[in-house]
Amino acid sequence: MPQPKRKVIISCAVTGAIHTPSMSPHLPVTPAQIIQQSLEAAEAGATILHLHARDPETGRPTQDPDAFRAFLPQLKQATGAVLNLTTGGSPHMTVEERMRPAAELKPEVASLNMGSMNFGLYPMLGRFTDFKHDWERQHLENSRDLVFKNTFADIEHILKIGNANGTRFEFECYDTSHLYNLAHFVDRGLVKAPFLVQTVFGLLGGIGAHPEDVAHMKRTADRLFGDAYIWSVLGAGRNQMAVIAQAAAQGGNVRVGLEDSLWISPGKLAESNADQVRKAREILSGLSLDVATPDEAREMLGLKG
Ligand code: KMH
Ligand code: ZN
Repeated sequence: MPQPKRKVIISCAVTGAIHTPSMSPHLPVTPAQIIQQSLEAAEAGATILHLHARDPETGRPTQDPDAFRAFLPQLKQATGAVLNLTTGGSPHMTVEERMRPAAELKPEVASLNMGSMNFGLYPMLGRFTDFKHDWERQHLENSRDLVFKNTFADIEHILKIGNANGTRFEFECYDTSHLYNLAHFVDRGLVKAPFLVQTVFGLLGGIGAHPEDVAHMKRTADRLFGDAYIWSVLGAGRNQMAVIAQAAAQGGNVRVGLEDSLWISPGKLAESNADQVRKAREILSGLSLDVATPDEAREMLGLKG
């Protein structure tokens, strides 16, 4: 009997909090830009939109729930894509600040970062030198001495808020220890199957993006979670497409978007998030894989809809 074809969830992380506006004219910053690029990405096949907000004047990341309210209703109205709000915000923010949009706006999905870590943005200082705003240079320079704080108490607090609101999570795991942290919360009954594990590769401070790193994260997650989890990957910067290709070939789901990489090919900036979604689709199609619709993803992940 022919097996039903596996459907792959494409997440698109539209703007994030790592890259700054001077790095690319295509990075969406204002609510209108975030709406336009999100809708184009969904149209191109993105199943889940992972969303951050920015101050429209300076482009600086903000977790003010009103900044999310400036684009969420329009997105809800215009697309069926699953909307996923960050609780990572920017690693420069406090956890209290970071969790406000998810706590107040009760999305279907929110991200949850599974451990504290160094967050090395400063290597970008070598590549990008011309900044329109002072905060951009400081954002990179300060990352030499930056700990992205996600203690067990922080994680538990966000988990309990999400569980009370019917919000499910994109569990961001930047290293094997984060998978073990997640297993701890599964053991305590605070995380229930099926859950989405977003393994993150190639960020300085986390695991690398070598094929062995990808294989090792998958092996470890398989051993810890069996079939209770849905695996997705993202590769930072130049690793983006190689990492998704490897994972897609091994049963994984994929994340792209200008949060994770500004590029579409070596030395060429992506002109939009949709560009990267289209490229991910080409890779999937080359592997004879179909993309999951938002409703299929809701079913796979047990979302409230
Ligand atoms: N920026 C990423 C590598 C979050 O928003 O919670 C992971 C992320 C964090 O998307
Ligand atoms: Zn994010």
